[in-house]
Amino acid sequence: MSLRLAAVDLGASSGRVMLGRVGADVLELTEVHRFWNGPVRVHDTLHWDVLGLYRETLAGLRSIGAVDGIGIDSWAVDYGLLDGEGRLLGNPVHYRDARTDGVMERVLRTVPAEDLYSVTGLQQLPFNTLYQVVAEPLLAQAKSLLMIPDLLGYWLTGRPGAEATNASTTQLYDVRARRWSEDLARRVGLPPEVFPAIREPGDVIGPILPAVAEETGLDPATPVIAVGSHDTASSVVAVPATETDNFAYISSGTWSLVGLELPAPVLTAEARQANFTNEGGVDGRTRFLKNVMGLWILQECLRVWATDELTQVLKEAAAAPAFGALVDPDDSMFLAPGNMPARIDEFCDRTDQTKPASRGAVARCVLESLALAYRRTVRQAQEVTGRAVDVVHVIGGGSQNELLCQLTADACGLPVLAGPVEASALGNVLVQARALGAPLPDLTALRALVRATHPLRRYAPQGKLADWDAAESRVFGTR
Ligand code: ADP
Ligand code: LRH
Repeated sequence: MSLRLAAVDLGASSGRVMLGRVGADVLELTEVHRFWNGPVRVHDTLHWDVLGLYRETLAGLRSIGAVDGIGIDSWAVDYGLLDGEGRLLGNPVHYRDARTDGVMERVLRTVPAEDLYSVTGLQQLPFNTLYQVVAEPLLAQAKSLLMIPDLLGYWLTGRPGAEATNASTTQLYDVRARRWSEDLARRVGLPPEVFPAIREPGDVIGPILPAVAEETGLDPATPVIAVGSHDTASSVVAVPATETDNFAYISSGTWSLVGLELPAPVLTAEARQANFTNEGGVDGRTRFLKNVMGLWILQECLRVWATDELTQVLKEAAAAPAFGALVDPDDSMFLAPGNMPARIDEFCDRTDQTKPASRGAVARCVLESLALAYRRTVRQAQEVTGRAVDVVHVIGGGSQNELLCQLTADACGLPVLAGPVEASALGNVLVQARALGAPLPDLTALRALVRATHPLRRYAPQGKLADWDAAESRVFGTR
């Protein structure tokens, strides 16, 4: 017997509604509906088109047929504000918007970084929800704050709440006590009442509203189920790690989330100084990781080159000479949307490197720079936690990038196991299936099912590690 489940998976570059079939030895995904997602600039502000995302979600649910449950996951940190009647105030702002410029520095003058880290365990990123909310002009009118998947869940069911894995990305969540930090909220001038009650992955949120049932044709008893609603939490559930506990993962999409799964947060000074995050995982695990800027840079290059021919660009990158220009992808100059090839040139000017002279050379520069950043992060994670890494799992859309997977294996000097591509949607349906009674007791069982049903591609490290050592010291020695 298998369950039919709807995964609504909203990535920063595309949203999808997937039909999952899950049973004791069955795990299948079918894409029902895929739609563009990304920043929408209105005058000076970058927004998300949140009503468009809801409309596309409903469109997907309309064509999916009867399901036993619906789960929603999305990118982290962003939110909508509601008034006392539950109406959306304003339009949610994109985390790449400039409204948080300088806010982190301002907050850190009154709340020391050590205090923030000891409570929340979060890496300092300028767009953490905390800094966004401090810059939020509508806060005074708000009665509640809902993270994006919780907002969509509220629209589907009428039931507000805050799913724990995504709450853990706000920098307003106490990572050890596993609840909102009211003390921290007060210290930065936020009314703690705006935060709804926490719910855990696997909790049933409630049935869809009658109007939603009418609009989608679904049974009004269809439950919406909390999953790891942070997309990265769902994707880490689907890391097919069955060979060793000593694995690192790279959840590779718009961002590359690079790190380890740990039983508990690591809140040491070393972890803070290395700027690792301790995000909440499914089943109480800790996602000890760092945000590496990811394929966003390449996405923006394609936009500037006015092409969607990624495969052709990757061919050109494979043919371009190795170890040309290299950049630090985590430099803040690459965060906002814009002309990435021009910014790469600017980085090269600043660091006395020859600028990449062709599309292929630019793409190669991005991919080698990402591979170097992965290597730094995997090494640092091992140093800070004292754990060894024997294999790197690459999951998400970027796991299809053969050149990047090979470069990652080469730079890290470790085997890479690539796949599954739709890791977030798989994690989403697996957690729903378990909540509905599927005989999949723990993460080990969930991962074994992914491994048994999804082919992986193995990349053995090639070339000389010394070449990567030299590349690393060239870029980081010249800044
Ligand atoms: P997100 O969830 O952040 O929207 P995805 O996991 O969907 O991201 O991954 C998107 C990325 O996957 C794209 O930026 C692209 O670089 C990469 N990708 C998608 N399809 C392919 C492909 N066929 N070959 C190589 N890379 C791909
Ligand atoms: C990836 C992701 C990542 C967050 C970022 C905002 O989609 O959720 O884990 O840091 O978006």
